[in-house]
Amino acid sequence: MATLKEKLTEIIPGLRNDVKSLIKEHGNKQISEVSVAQAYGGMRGVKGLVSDTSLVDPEKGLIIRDIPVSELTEKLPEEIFYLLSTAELPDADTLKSLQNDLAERSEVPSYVFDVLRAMPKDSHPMAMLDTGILVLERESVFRKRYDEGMKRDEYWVPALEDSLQLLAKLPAVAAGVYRIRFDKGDLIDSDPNLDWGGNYARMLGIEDPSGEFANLIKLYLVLHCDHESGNVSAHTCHVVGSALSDLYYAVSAGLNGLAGPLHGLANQECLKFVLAVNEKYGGVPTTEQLKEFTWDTLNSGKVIPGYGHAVLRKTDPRFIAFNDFGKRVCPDDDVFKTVDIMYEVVPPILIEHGKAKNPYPNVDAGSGALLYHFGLTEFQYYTVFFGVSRALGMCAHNIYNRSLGIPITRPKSVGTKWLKKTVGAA
Ligand code: CMX
Repeated sequence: MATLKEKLTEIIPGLRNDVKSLIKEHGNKQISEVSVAQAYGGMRGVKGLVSDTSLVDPEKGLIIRDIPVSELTEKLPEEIFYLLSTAELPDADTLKSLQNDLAERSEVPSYVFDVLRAMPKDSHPMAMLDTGILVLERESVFRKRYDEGMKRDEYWVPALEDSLQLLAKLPAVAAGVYRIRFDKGDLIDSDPNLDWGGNYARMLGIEDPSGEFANLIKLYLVLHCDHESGNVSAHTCHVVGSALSDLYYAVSAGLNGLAGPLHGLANQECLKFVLAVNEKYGGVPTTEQLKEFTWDTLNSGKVIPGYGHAVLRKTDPRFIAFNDFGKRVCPDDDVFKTVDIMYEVVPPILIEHGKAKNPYPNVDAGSGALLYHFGLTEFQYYTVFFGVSRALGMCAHNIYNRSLGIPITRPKSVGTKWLKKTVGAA
């Protein structure tokens, strides 16, 4: 058995040597070019970032440390955090020690909930989550050690400490957001005998006699954990962390990006879409009705939430994992059935519409229907689950970046006049 810290202590010197000699021997070689369209177009396809925790294959989807996410759906989120951070899955003893460590660090200072309670009643749950994380910043060990004068090759140690502290507390903060924002009564204590995701499910207070709600939350936390480093939330977290702003600042900033409707908020938008369909047609729509609704949405200039992706070009395996879960647990649920029919109806329409490069569903298309089935109907909250999960990847990236001494991010900007001159435009 090796604790996460022991394992990282063992592998970081090799990683540093590897990257150092790669840069020394091949540092001047080109790996990408940038076109004018890419400079204006969100840098899509430009290879200018490194992600060793996970990669997204356009055809196969998320690959975590060389393992396709479809092969990891039975794992616990904390096992995935160990995998993201070290490239290995923990053995049973290592997992237990990580779980104990998280449980010991899980108590949330009461000032966090005082701040959340003081927020306006109509605050968005993501604004509350990100505020809760930011308020916790006073606990940062990284910042304290930096103030005292820490050597650069030690940065990863307090980055790991901050990661464990934040991840340990995040389920209780997120569950607190749910209970405070939606008037669910007192906060619910964590149970030290439960795993990380099981505890989060418990603290939400949703009735769960079958245990399937907890299974859904664990699956949710595994599937959303990371998606290489160029997506808005991971990239924002990376950029903020590169200024040596500590992990709390970086994760809170990254999750502010997740709160956008083109990114993590799409899961909320998706359920809104499905419920609007059900309301308009008095339940599960026919194929013809859904076609009509989809075209009306597109013709009014809106996107179909949960469909399309900047990198993926096939159905997201994370959508398939949720769909399989729904087929097993709630095949007759109207909301789930509507999501399932959308999977048949929407892609051919998006192909005919001719704009989206990927007409297939992404992770956000089906997750909300399952939460809704279990009675978690406040869909404004759904992106918070995404955020808690994505923090796993953000923490792993942060530890990695601080262990390699990755410098501050600062790409060069050019002006339209310069571009015109450079490409010979009139
Ligand atoms: N519905 C309608 N139009 C769509 C579309 C969709 N689902 N997906 C893409 N398009 C349109 C784009 O708006 C764009 O239109 P314009 O040329 O008029 O600007 C065109 O198709 C080309 O876009 P693209 O290159 O295929 O997609 P992008 O890489 O620019 O954007 C994404 C990717 C996800 C923002 C986009 O597909 C989208 O808006 N999808 C709906 C929102 C969504 O589900 N987001 C969640 C993604 C996963 C996540 O991050 O959580």
